[in-house]
Amino acid sequence: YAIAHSSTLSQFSYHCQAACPHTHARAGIFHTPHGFVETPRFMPVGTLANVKTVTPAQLKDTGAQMVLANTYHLHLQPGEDVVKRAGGVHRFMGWSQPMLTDSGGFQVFSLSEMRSLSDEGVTFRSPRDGQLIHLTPERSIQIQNALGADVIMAFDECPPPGVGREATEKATQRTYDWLKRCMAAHTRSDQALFGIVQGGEFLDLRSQAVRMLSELDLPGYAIGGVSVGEAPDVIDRVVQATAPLMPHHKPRYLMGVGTYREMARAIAAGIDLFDCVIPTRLARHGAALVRGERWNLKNAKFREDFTPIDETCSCYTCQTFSRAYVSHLLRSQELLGYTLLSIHNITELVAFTQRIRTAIFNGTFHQDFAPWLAPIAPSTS
Ligand code: PRF
Ligand code: ZN
Repeated sequence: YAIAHSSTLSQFSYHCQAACPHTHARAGIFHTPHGFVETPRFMPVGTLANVKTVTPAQLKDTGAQMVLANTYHLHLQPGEDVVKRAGGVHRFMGWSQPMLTDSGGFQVFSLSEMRSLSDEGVTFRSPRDGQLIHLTPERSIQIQNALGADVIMAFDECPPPGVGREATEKATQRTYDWLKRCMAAHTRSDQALFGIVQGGEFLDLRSQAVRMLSELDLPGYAIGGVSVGEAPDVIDRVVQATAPLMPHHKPRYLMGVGTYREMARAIAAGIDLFDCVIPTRLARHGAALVRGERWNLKNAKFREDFTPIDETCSCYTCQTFSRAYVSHLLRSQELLGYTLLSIHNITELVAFTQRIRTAIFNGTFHQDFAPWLAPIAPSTS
């Protein structure tokens, strides 16, 4: 063996395989201890160590390569010690491919009654039993080290939109200070800690955050604080200005984004990974994702429609069942309806990112996805 450079010894690496000559889009491969992820790629969300209504075997067949779980939820139940004793989150849930855990900060802000927020961390009341829980950067990393996902996320502060520059600047600085504490607390070399760029709608705060985080030479970087209720053109402006500045030889992840339009545009800005609850949440509402559209399958017009949801889709649902059958299950609130539609919706969003990946290799992304990339009207608000 040649003497290897330390980054070569790492179990994580990102290689760019093809780049779009007209945009910042790139196709690449991200290696983890549980296998590789071909990017750009959509990751389904498995909040409580399961993607709702879908088994790991079904999930594998959707083309999903990496799945996300949540520190916040798994800490509340069943607790990270149980997951650790089960052999880690992969073994616990029966998924042997790459996994990522989010750090819990964002979920505390959005899901629980917050008690206090300080430089130390956050204190909140457990929605489960009312108990006070203290989460700090150190604690989040400890929990994520116990859960054992391949990628773990820094504990960040995601300010709501419209809080103004001063509050956003403070949250961005705090997120940076917390990242350094996360790095100091992180103990496992078989887990990659990703940093999160905050900065709200302020492009100079975003670029400053990228500069500061890049110096820390982490194995990957995410954009947070986007798609938290702001107008579409604000999302666009932030992602277009921030993603191209992020390190080129590391994976780039846009957190909590998973609509067709936002993904296509973010990929054009150089984003590689996405996650969103959209495919499974829509399925529970009876909505099918079909080639860029949303259809309500409970609509009466599908009652005797014996064609597949999407005749061009290769998923188990479309290969086996008709719109009429899935519509019947959904209208009867049969659990199988949610499973079949979730399988289709996840397959469709993964396939959308896979079609983009193929177009990047072919050099046709800019043309093939032009309708998704067209300029959007700025909001007046
Ligand atoms: N931070 C973390 N997780 C997140 C977000 C964030 O800003 C978002 C925002 N879209 C989704 N999930 N840690
Ligand atoms: Zn399908």
